[in-house]
Amino acid sequence: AAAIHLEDYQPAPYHIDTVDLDIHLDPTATQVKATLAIRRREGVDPGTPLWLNGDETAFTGLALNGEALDESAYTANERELVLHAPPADPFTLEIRTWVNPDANTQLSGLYRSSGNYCTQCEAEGFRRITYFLDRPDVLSVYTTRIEGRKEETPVLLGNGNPVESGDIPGTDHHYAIWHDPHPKPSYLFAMVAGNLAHISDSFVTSSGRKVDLKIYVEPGKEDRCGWAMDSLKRSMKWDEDVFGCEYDLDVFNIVAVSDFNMGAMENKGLNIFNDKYVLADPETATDQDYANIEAVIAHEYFHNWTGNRITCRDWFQLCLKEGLTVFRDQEFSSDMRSRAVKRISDVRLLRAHQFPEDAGPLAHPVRPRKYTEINNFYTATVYEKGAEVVRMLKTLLGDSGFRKGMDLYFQRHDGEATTIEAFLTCFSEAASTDLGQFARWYEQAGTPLVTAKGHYDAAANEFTLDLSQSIAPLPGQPESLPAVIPIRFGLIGQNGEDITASRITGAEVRGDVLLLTEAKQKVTFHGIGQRPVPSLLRGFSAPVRMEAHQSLADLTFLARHDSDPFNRWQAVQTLATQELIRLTHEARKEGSLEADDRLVEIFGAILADRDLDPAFQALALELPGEADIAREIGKDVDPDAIHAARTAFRAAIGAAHLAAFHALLPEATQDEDFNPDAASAGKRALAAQALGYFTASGTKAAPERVWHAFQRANNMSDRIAALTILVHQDLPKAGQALADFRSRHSCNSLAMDKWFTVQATAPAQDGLERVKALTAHPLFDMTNPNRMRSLIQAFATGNHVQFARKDGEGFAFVADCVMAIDPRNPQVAARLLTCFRSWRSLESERSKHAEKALLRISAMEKLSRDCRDIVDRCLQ
Ligand code: BAL
Ligand code: ZN
Repeated sequence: AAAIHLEDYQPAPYHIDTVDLDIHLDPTATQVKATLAIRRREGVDPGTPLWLNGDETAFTGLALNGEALDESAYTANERELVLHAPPADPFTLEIRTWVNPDANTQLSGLYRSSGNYCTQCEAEGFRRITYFLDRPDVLSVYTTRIEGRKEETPVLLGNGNPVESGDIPGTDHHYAIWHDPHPKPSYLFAMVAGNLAHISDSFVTSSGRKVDLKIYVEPGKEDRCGWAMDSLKRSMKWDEDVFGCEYDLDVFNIVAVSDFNMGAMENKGLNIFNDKYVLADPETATDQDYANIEAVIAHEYFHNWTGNRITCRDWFQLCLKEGLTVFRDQEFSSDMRSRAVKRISDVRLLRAHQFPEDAGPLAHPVRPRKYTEINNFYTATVYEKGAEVVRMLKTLLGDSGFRKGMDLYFQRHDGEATTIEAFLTCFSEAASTDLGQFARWYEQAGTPLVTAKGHYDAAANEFTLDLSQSIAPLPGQPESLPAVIPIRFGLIGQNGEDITASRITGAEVRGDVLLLTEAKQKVTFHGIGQRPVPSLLRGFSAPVRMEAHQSLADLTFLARHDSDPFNRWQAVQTLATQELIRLTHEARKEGSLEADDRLVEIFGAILADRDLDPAFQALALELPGEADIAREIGKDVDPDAIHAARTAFRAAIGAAHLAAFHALLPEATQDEDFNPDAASAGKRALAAQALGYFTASGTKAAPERVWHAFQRANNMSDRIAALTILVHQDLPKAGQALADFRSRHSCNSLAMDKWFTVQATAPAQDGLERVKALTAHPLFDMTNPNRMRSLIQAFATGNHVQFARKDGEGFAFVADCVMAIDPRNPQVAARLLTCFRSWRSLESERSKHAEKALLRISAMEKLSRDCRDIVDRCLQ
């Protein structure tokens, strides 16, 4: 397929002012009548053909201004409807199409999940319902009439406000009409119909309007919606308080479905969710699930302003809504929970998902310049790096400058489909600053490497920092230009307190942020009376890799004394990473895997520090993951050596601090009533770490204690933590625990997803064979995206040693899965396929096997455009 280029953007030649949809539901033969009020755009030649998108769309009829059209006047096929010579004046087009929801396995357009009708239109699903100018810059007012059998579809939902509903006399049908007064692009259209239960609540907006809130789920699941509703109300209030954004319809509906390609979708007034991000109770949801639900509910709600009222001009601008909205949901979660813990968790995710993307064949700028399949650009770069760029904007402009820019953006662009340039202009105007160089963050791919070398001159009372920035060459980007990198910094004196310089030269400094704007810069801090320990990139003030060349003594000092909690955590991570890389090299040459006592002791200090938040302690105790270590090593990666090194280091930490871990075992928290709040979750996370290290130590008492913890668990976090240790360490009761878990949760899909994931990620010698056997399990279902991801994707992304097995069987298995899924659901297959993206960094035997697997996929007949795009880029 031909690539689409940003530079080729042209506005659509026609406006579609209103869309009236009349949808008659049927499982295999739904009829859709779309009446479009169409107007030629000013300056467009009369008679310019009107070209509407379709995708497997079944045409059944067309009328213009109420009159049937001669067949010579148009072309209609699966991919397009072209009106060859439209009238010069505004006209209406009545298009009839036919949809088979039951046959829609792609889960894009109108489909059924557990018998309920639902839609997913972003990015290009609306064209699978009716022909349309299916692009985000065509904004229309929608009215939707839905008709269905009362028994099959007692609930009928659309975008906007409910207008009318009733029975159809003499039939077993009923209907509902919904009207959305806010012009929107087609990707925000949604409808849902089915047999759904709901919970209700309400919210009074800042200007006193009452909004009815409802969350719809499959019957029997409604008692698991309380946390989502609570999260929604807190999101609505927070957006008013922090961004001045008030909700704008009479109702806000959320529907949770069990078959969904993505996490959730922000359709105007009718959010549709993967039920993973709605349903929670202590018995079946972990603390991470609670936090994710809070974040995703907030994210979709926040899109109402950043995405819906102001949308994207074209799909290249996806980060305009996604990066900004991720930033907003991160800020919300930070305000609801511990800001430091949230920041550390977000940076861990960024490094785990975005950094490898940005360093390999799938690297692209936050705002890409070309794509062949837009569904492949819902990436960690667009979302998470996009959020980091907005965060840097706030760091550079300060709270008030940032808020002024946001206010101007909302005021100037409300009701528009716009661009990154327009967004940045609001900030440069509001804060009277030039953001020309800053815009490179949107234009260049790759993670900048920042190096820093410090030097103290006692005679001159000066501390200098030699800074540099660079981006390694990437496919299509051999060179890059320096970006504006805000480096939040502190200089710490011997007593652990920050020292203030009398003057700083060599860089622009805004408060505690210095701006690295050149490829190389020497920054001098004057009036420094003692050798300081620099703390750089506090709070992870820019999405870069930092090499600060600090000594073990200085990093240990930072780990204990930095006033910035992020950098305290970072110092521990840096030390642990260095040690893990050293041990990995040792493992490869079958050398000693004895860990350095000085590093083992750092973890003792974290455990002993009673002033630390338990959630922070839990994060600081978590060693960099195997994929993190692989990324830092960068080339000739041997996953077995990394695994051996990490296992040995954990064993050493566990053994050295056995008593401290023993004192923290989960028994201490298990008798408390469950509370999903951040403080309680932090205690559970620390207890889980303690249980893990206690077991890693090899102490004889461990297997019994873990089994005990599993049996006594009164919530899913504790239960899954114990189960993971039992299974991953292959402890004697692992089989029994898996059987117990299964009989307890077999009716709950989300809990059973966890059961599959625990086994998929077990680094056992026969891990792959176990995963293959699980694909034949009666509860496994390759066609349900959550279930597939819980086993296959979890294996490919969370079981480094088995996926990248030296015999190549792990790669071959995942390639087979990609090829099996692709014909049914290309989006989900392509996402799974991205797990190959770092294949070139593996040692040669493994990388040859990976290449073979990719070539096999590439040779597949009728490979989808989605998978073709990923496989071609991986192999380029
Ligand atoms: N717009 C797709 C789902 C999300 O990012 O909210
Ligand atoms: Zn989003």
